[in-house]
Amino acid sequence: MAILKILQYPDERLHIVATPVERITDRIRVLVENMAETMYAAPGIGLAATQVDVHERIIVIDTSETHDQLLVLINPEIIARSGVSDYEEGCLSVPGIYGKVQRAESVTVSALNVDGESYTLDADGLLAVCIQHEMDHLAGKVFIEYWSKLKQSRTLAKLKKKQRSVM
Ligand code: K1U
Ligand code: ZN
Repeated sequence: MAILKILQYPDERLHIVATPVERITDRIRVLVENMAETMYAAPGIGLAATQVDVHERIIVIDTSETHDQLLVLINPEIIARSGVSDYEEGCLSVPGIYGKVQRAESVTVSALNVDGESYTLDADGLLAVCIQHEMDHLAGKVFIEYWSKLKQSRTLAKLKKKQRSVM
């Protein structure tokens, strides 16, 4: 297994739209294992393939307190959404920045697991927020891009200052 490099905002590759996985091969299975290891090591509760510069529709998530409930979503699609939630989010590609985004409170998502079996999941709370956040990554969208242009430019300035101080 391996820890993968996570792209950091404003890397343009975070805006690439991911394409569907056509066949679940050994390459995909190894990628899923490495994404899970990268997410747990970060630590985070989710990771989209886009964030590790692979532009295919793959997400890993584990919102459990015990870190032993890995969810793998290949070619995920949201098939139903309801309610509104305003949750404080973070992102491994935008370290140190947290803020609210308005999203659906509950979602139903269909996806393939790593064995290529199709399943449907009803999610609410943090899991629903995380699924929507990761699916945005697959669509090339980063959570801060929901904010006003002013708040985005202040965030970018803060990130650049932080990046300069570690160089
Ligand atoms: O997509 C990502 O970068 C992962 C992101 C997922 C997420 C968090 C919160 C709301 C929506 C989506 C993270 O995992 S940020 C880190 C984080 O939330 C966390 C880290 C350690 C322990 C618990 C949470
Ligand atoms: Zn993120």
